[in-house]
Amino acid sequence: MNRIYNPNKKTWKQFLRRPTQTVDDIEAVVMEVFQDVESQGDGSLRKYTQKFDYVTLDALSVTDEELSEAEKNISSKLKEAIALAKSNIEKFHRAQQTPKVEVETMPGVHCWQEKRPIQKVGLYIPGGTAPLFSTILMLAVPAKIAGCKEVVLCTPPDKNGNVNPAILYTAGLCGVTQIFKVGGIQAIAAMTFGTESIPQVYKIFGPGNQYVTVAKQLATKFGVSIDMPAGPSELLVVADDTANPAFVASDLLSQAEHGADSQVLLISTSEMMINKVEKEIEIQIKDLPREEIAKKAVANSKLILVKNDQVAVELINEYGPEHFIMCVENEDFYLQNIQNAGSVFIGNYTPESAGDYASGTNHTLPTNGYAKQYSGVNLDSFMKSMTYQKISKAGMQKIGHTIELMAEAEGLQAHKSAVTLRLKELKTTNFKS
Ligand code: HSO
Ligand code: ZN
Repeated sequence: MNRIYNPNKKTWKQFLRRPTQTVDDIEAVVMEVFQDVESQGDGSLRKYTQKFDYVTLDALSVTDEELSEAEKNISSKLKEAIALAKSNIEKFHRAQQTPKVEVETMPGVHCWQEKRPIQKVGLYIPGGTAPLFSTILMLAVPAKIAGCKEVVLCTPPDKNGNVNPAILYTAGLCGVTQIFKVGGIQAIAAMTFGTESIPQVYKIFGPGNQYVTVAKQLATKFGVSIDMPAGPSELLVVADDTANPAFVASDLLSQAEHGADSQVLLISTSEMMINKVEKEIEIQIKDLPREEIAKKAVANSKLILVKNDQVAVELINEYGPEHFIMCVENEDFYLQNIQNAGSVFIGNYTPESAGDYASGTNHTLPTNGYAKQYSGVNLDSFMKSMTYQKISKAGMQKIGHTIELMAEAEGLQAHKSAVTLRLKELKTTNFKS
């Protein structure tokens, strides 16, 4: 693991830089698939499913029989766990509902703001080595609370044309409206343009590989919005001598096992803690079924020694981690000073896994330093705000002249007339406020 001791501030940006991903060659493929799906619809989806997932599908939609079959394959213990996680995620996201904001900005001028659900949303759940059914809870639960009408889910089939039963079970449980066995670029294209089977949506959510990430970005050029720009998962832990090195190591490894490109960082004011955590990583990594993946991520990870908490927090804010765990004596200092992080985990008994699965917070979070300007997925991600106003006759008499003056100064005569006509009418009808 790379050790960096008391780095000079001038070098921070450089060593905190995430490895750049080359997207140029990917973009051409993505564009081609988009054009094909747009013009050929379902036929194109079948063609790419054959090419990329090695299976020939008749029906793209998951049937009710498949859903009930999946349910039989999930143990009652796992069902209980999913139910508990779902309930906590519901509680936390339901509490994010806000009342309408209503203000009479001046007498007779009523303005208010209300939220409305995005009516059609698309969720993408990757296939691959880890079936992330927990991500369905993180996306479908808030979508339902928000009141989204259509919640479409796309996920790639395996070589036999099946989808992991835990994914199907969770999607059914969360009230996903339609599930499709389509993955990768073609799934994003399908939800962008709509095909005979797959409806077009207004916003696409969910993680994916580089191809999916580039495809989501391209979707935005066609008027579909996305949850956030994505990159490999990240964890930064700050630990002092009050931390438990075995716990810290397990957290770093839990992020490292996501992918060879995962980013894990440890910052500490104690060299002894750094040594202990590194030893623990070496011990624990050997027992992981995903050791090979974790090893690659750990090889890129960084152990950073800093002089004091102040330097540590500045560095963390510069990096803007997706997940930030603090195992330190002076929690208050970090809580007051942390500015850029997707989700914060506090104390020795708050592993990232808790937020990944079951505590209630959302695990779809900004990576790649986007925690500086993006929020993680939350209830508002599935809604939009609309503003309303109603102006009374008295209100128009109060505000009218201001509007006329401003419209005239901008040289927009019709804008001014819209007010002048009304003011004149109010005068002739001899309206008194
Ligand atoms: N840590 C991942 C989420 C996840 N972990 C899903 C386990 N399953 C990205 O935040
Ligand atoms: Zn995770």
